[in-house]
Formats: sequence, structure tokens, C-alpha cells
Amino acid sequence: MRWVALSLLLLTACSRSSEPAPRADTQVVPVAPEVPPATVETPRVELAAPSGKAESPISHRCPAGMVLVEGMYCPTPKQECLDWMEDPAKFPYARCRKYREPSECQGARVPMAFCIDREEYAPPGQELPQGDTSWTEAKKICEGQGKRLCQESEWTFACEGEEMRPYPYGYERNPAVCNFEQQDLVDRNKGQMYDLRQSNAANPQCLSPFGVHNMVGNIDEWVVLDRPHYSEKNGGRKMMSGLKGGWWGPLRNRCRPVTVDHDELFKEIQTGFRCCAEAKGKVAQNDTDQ
Ligand SMILES: [Ca+2]
Repeated sequence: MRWVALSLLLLTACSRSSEPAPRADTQVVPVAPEVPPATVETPRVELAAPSGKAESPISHRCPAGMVLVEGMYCPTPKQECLDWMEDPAKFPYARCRKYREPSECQGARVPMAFCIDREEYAPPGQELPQGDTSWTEAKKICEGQGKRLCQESEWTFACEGEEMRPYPYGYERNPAVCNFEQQDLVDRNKGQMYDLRQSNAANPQCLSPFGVHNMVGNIDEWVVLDRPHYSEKNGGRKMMSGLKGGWWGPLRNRCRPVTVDHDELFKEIQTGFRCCAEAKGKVAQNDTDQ
């Protein structure tokens, strides 16, 4: 019973900061929080200030279908939640209704320039993003396209922008623009999660400051962790697989959190990815932060 395991997962899930990977689970996950397992979740807080780099849709520096993400990334922003939907002291995966605006950058920024797929990966000719994909499979598909799996910090920057937005679209949680906060998650007759993926043509407003689509919600996206995760459930084994953005359930669905503890072969209907690639040309450091 996969779904039984799923429910355990919801309760157990992963950690560093993201939403638990979903498990299909048996219960209609109550509107609530995902529960936490142990973790390293860093309570990140606060939000951002507009810095605006407006989107850079298509660039000659990136392959077709990719967006140029260039600017000064803040590794340690202060993003302060003003209105929690659950008690973060009890639920590591608590959702935040509204953040203080703007966010503040604590520490030095880092220049970044790379390309990222505008959309969640969908097989050629299809608009429905591919789910049921493991980290290992995602990596192979990206590399087969001459790309690579995104680094955690790259994904975060593409989502937050220089403004360090908690949500790609701003400071207030808004399930009307992206696919998350769905409540009816499990088909009890079949004992499995409903497939609530939405097409890449849906949710046109679910954009990051760089114009990257559906980063939070819809498909949970595999990345390469910035720092290794040593999984207790795997005997302390080093793992580099992380999930970003959450899926369609009532999760954190923010830019900063990352879910760890799902190994390289884990996959469910809600796990997918998008790829990154090197940008052509030099990093124009002086052009970026203004
Ligand atoms: Ca997504």
C-alpha cells in the first residue's frame, strides 16, 4: 500500500525547508500543514525588496524555451511572515498568508547568470508536465538535451529574483494564480492520489520576476542540493536530491524551502523537474544590479 506509505510521508516528510513530498496518502489531507519531520528547516523569513529585474523572457544567450536568469543572488535573505496559517512552532511546513515587504538581504550577494526552462518539463509535443519522475531520471533527461539539473540556489534565484520574493509572484500567498492549495487529494476508492497536474498553458500569472512559469505548485521539482543531505533513514548516506516549490496540495509552496530526504530513485505522480544550462557570454556583473 503505497498510499499508506504516503500518508506516513506527509507526516514524516522531509526537511530542510520545503514541503513534504506528497505522498499520496490516504487522507484528504486536511487543510493543513504538512507535518514535519525532523529537520533542518530553516525558518527563513522575510521578504524582499523590489529589485527588479523584470523578466527576461527569451534571450539569445539561452537555448529555445529557456529564460536568462542574471543578477545578484542573496543566499541569506530575511523574509518575515506576518500572518501564519498554522503555528510554525508546531508545523515546520506551516503556510504563510502574508510576508513583510520588502525582504532584506543579510550578507553579501553573489552574481549569477544561467538559463532555466521557462516551463516544467513536458515530453515533446505535450503540455502536461511530466510527473512520476525520479531525480536520477530527471538528471538523465536534462543531460540528454545538453542541459543539466538545476542547482538548488539557481532554482531559488529564478523564483525569488533579486527582490527575494517569498512567492514568485509576490509577498502574499495567492492560490488563484498557481496550482496549489487543492484539498481533495486522494481517491479513497483506489487508495491513491488524484493526478491534479495542470497544463503548461494554465496559470499564466504564476510567474517569477524573471518570467519563469509554475515554479511553485503544480509539479514538485528536482534540484541538486547546494549542500549534501545525510539521510538518517538511509544510514547516514550522502544525498544530493532535493525538491523545490511544492506540488498542488496545501503546502508551503514558496521559493526558498527545499525538501530533502527523498532519495535519487523516489518518484510519485507529483515529482517532476525543469532543466538549467549555462548562458552564453560573460556574466555582466555591472549590468545586473541596478
Ligand atoms: Ca512547479
